[in-house]
Amino acid sequence: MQSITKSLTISRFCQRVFSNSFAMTTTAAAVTNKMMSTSSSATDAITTASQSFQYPSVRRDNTSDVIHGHKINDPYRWLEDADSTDTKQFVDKQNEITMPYIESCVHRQQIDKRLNQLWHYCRYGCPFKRGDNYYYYMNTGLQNQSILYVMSSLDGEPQVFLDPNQLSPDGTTSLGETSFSEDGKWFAYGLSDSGSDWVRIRVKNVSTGEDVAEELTKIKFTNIAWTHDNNGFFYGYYPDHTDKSDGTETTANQYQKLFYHRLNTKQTDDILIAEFPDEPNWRMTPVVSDCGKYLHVFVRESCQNCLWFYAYIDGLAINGPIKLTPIIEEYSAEYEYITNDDSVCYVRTNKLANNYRVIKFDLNGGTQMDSWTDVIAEHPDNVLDWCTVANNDVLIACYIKDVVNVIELRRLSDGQLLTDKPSLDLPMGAITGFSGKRKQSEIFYYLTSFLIPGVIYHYDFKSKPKIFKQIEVKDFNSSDYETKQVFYDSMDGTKVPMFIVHHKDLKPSGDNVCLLYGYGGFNISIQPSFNAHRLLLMNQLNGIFALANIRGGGEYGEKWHDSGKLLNKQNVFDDFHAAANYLIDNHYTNPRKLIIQGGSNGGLLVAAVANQRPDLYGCVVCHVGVLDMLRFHKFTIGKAWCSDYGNPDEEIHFNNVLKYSPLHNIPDSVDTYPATLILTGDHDDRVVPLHSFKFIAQLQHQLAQTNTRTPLMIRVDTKSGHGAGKPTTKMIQELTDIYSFIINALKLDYYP
Ligand code: X98
Repeated sequence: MQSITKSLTISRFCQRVFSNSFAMTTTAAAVTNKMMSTSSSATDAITTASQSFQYPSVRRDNTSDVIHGHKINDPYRWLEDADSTDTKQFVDKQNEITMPYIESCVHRQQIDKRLNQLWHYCRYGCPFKRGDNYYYYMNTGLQNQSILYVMSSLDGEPQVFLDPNQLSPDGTTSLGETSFSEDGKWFAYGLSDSGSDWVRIRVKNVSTGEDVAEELTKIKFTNIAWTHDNNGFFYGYYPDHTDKSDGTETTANQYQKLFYHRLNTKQTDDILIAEFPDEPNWRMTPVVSDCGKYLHVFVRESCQNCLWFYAYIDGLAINGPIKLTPIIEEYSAEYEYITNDDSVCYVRTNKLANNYRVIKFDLNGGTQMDSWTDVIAEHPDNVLDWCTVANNDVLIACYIKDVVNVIELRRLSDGQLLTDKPSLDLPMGAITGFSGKRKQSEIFYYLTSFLIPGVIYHYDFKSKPKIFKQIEVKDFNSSDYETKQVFYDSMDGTKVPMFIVHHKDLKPSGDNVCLLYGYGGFNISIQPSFNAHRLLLMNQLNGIFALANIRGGGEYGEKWHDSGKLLNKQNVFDDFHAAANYLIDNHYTNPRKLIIQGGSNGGLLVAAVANQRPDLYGCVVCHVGVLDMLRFHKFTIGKAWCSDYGNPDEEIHFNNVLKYSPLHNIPDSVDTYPATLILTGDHDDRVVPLHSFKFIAQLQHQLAQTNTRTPLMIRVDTKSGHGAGKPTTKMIQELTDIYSFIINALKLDYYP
């Protein structure tokens, strides 16, 4: 559903038994001993007749480090070199074990066919107006990438504006950041290949459809901000990056610089605007104000909190570095520019506001906190997720209330609710798309939920909001299913929300297969959304889907995040164990039928909880996980995650991550470890695949002898990255493989 978020103008990096009292935490010393005892240069071929699963023989080296006084063995350090012949052979050998196991599922073809049927429905994004045209993304269902269409009016004849499917035969080139010039005459668009975070920017002339000659490269972690003279744009760039930049390298991303590109010139002639040579990890987000007169530069070092600089650029000839004036000089909160009236800025912030608020201040009148005025005060319970302005002075405030969204219309100047406007009442769900600008007198917003594929609303600020488009999925009747939200007790008594979705005819018998999903980090809220593959889970496997909104996320503001990060990270795992306990105690499932799934930080989650409670889970599906918590900060953008994980170079954080690092906490000799499928992609340069390689090698080494009942496998995809921009064909192939693995491993029935 890449297309639906395209027109969301808000900048976010940015999108799921046993007793409650058990929490296994391994001491650092025990971990160190375990890693020492397994160190050997011998190979460990699994050949005994009693073994059901034969894993590749993988070399173990004597590599070790002494960190803060602990000897840490790292026998698979050699797998960190993605380009070595040995690593390539490792990947081939692992896939040669995994794929035949997956392909042996007798229902594989039926699953593939069913997923193709389920996916075959037309998906639209919110229309948005730029210049004189309307644009929208659309995917007929099975197209690898959504196509961008243009039309001259809302009921006009759409024409293809940009079809990413034409850019690569297998759909692995995807659209990333895009931006129209203020006059709508130019379209700058970022392309990413094979799922990598690296982007190359091209510019299209809207009226001719022709691209300009230049293509900008070495671009990552940036947006595109046009100056209002329509001559060019600001963007972030890594000119000092000397390694290859195709997404298979692991080198740290450092020394991003802010540049200005002038149309129809070479990238080598681009103008350096700002750099921080003493701060290798700072990354910049340029924002040109709604009036076009100011450049705002937000700077981040990690994934939490930012600095803020600005410059007055009206009439400025951009031909060299721009002097930036600081507004926020310490990393203590989040700040997001909403709009401005001359020098008065409206800002969404969580400074002294756990749930966020809107403030305003005058750039010329002192930007210190004592000169801020609250426009929307912090809500006691609901989180102000985003805010934007349309129809000149209408502040649109989107809240998260118990994980679903609520929208309010308020007056920009003082934040008062607009009583003369209708309320934008929504069915229970999440707003995942929005379009509208201050100068425009209409907005579109996209609502989705577990049982709502998508509804696009159109509001013109005159009458009432109307349904503009409803996304229909063939043979899907939402009234056949039910969703409930429960609030269960975690181990320390914290109430945690969880959604449970299943077919109405399902009677919880304690023996249903249940897929529990979670993320638990980085202030990211996992809200209800539609995904066609869950219909296969609910119908063909008679299964249940559960989403636990565990701590570490942003569902209840910064406090919720804080209580699941750094030294509190164990709360995230405890919340997840407690979700599993709830599902088991309430007869939805049992440990043998409980599948846990998570990706990225959620991959860390599911691997950590499997290590801590191998008896509680039947199957682990771990996508692109952060699994080596002692070395995550050394690769690509890993250093930025120290805001959630802490920096392992500091003793207190080293000792903390060592307690749960999946690679270092695999239990010894258990015979009940869950069936495990690790998934990664060769072009994942967000969470580099070496995490998954080292983890599966250690898992097989440690557990193959005792854990004979269940498969411990890895699927390494090619031309595949962290997830964004993944072509439909690959998504369906991956899901077919996951369901085939689950059916085989848990010996499930399939109901065609
Ligand atoms: C990141 O690592 C975010 C990385 N990231 C950025 C910025 N822009 C991005 C644009 C696209 C994709 C990723 C981006 O940091 C950025 C740009 C300018 C200024 C500041 C930031 N994230 C974490 C992640 O992916 C969590 C959420 C975002 N993780 C993977 C955490 C652990 C595993």
